[in-house]
Amino acid sequence: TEAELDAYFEARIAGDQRIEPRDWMPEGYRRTLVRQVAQHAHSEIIGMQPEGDWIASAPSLQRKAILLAKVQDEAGHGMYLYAAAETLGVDRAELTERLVDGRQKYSSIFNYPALSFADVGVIGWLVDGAAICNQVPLCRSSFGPYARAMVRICKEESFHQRQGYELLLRMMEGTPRQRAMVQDAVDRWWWPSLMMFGPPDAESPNTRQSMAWRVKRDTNDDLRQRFVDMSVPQARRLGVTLPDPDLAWNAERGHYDFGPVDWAEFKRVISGDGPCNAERIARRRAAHENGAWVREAATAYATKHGGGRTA
Ligand code: FAQ
Repeated sequence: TEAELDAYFEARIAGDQRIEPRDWMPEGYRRTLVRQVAQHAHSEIIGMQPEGDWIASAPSLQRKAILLAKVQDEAGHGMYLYAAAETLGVDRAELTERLVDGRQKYSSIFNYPALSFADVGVIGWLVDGAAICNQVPLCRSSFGPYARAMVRICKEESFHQRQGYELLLRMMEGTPRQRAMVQDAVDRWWWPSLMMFGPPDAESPNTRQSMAWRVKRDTNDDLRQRFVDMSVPQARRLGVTLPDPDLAWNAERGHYDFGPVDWAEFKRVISGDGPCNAERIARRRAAHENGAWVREAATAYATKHGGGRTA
């Protein structure tokens, strides 16, 4: 019976065992995973845009090669994650439709513009840094395909984070103008990076159930705190100031205190009204439409060669 299946499922979760695609799972579990994994996949794909704009204007061949590799990795992450979502019985084409129609979200962070080449470094340092902080625990997520995708993705994100930090270290050794570019980029990306972790726990509708199902292993606020704690010494080493006058070590808590996040801005951005939302979706939709002939050709080829199975 359903109750027995559910009890067996709960026992496996309690025993920290992985749930695999063919296993029985409650509909709510499937639904929340489709939501999270699809949103994560969409973020990787949309996330190619802010930095991708700089590939053609990278300041040297070496920087161009690094940036190309990073942006290609993001496409790969999107593909692994769509594949993980498909094991839950949804179709990648359908997920893409939901993204371009605005029915599914992607990370708020990619609705901000990358205004200078220093932004490439800051995206690597802070945005990939926040992504790693959030994703390392997800390597222990209860759903097997998602957890396994996270292992590989985290390794590549570490490279992304390091290339960003190294780029900033080099710029900080440069001219006053280069140092000012780095500080300006940090000022613009710091607060949006804190928003990547999602709303405060008290206002997060999904955290409790996702923690109980071990889809998520930490709460939004705990991960945000971990990110602040690791970023402060990195900022000091770099010689930049994080734009938060309330940032201070709290010996009693053993953590850095930080100022209030502008949650009104976060809500605006996730409801479609951030600085670049319209542009990001328009570009994704155009790429999807311009790629229609490739999908049609692949389908025709597969049909002709008998497999019948299409991309
Ligand atoms: N942006 O109840 P919760 C990357 C939504 S890293 C937009 O707390 P949950 C790498 C949330 O979906 C970025 N929406 O939700 C890279 C929910 O809405 P819904 C991607 C957000 O799921 C780096 C509502 O608010 N990483 O791409 C955001 O328990 C550089 C209520 O929130 C992941 O997706 C947000 N920031 O916790 C690529 C990580 N926060 O669906 C290129 C996996 C919340 O009910 C360049 N995901 N919402 O309509 C997660 O860990 C979780 O889903 C959270 C949200 C923590 C994001």
